Amino acid sequence: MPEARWKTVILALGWPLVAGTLQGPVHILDRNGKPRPTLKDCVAILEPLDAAVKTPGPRSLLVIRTRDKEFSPRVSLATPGTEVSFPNMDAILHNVFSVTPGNRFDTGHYLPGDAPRVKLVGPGLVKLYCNVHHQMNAFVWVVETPFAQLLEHRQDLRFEQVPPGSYRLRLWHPEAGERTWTVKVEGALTQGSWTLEATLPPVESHKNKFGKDYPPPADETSY
Ligand SMILES: [Cu+2]
Repeated sequence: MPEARWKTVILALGWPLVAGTLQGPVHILDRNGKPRPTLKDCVAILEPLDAAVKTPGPRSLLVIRTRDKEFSPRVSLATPGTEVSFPNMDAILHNVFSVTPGNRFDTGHYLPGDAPRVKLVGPGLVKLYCNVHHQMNAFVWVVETPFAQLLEHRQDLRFEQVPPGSYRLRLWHPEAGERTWTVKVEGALTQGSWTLEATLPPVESHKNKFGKDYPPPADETSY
């Protein structure tokens, strides 16, 4: 039977065509054009445009600690319905709030050893801040695709078992923002090469949870 007719038969029966792999190097260039040594905090998300991909359910509990006045990890992945816990490992008060539409919350001040929880609802990038410390920021990407990864200490992205079709590839980094590409996955291996430019400050200027400027730090020993 000619190949085209086989394809017609497979489509008519609803069998998935052979899944493939999308792979290739990712570069993050600093302001001076120098590539960063790692892809730490870089997120790659592959969203189907016309491919048949099942939406994942809530992930298991995500834990974001506050330690040395930093959120750790700084960048995480979640799906709608995922719960997040914020254990306070410092000896001072912290707070976590988000004013991101679809995922607004405020834990209130919480004590050393406390671990307030929130549930993430809508998809997209959620920006987390501490109402006490302006310099603290963290990010959670809430995704509706099984194809999402933190690139961390790798040099490339690699998605396996990807059903054939068109996708939106989103690459994001806190200091580069987001860039998107349309990619077509077909055959066993689809390759590409993608670059982000890190031109943003590590902590973007933002207001506190009341929409006001942060007051100057007062008593650094207790807060
Ligand atoms: Cu804090």
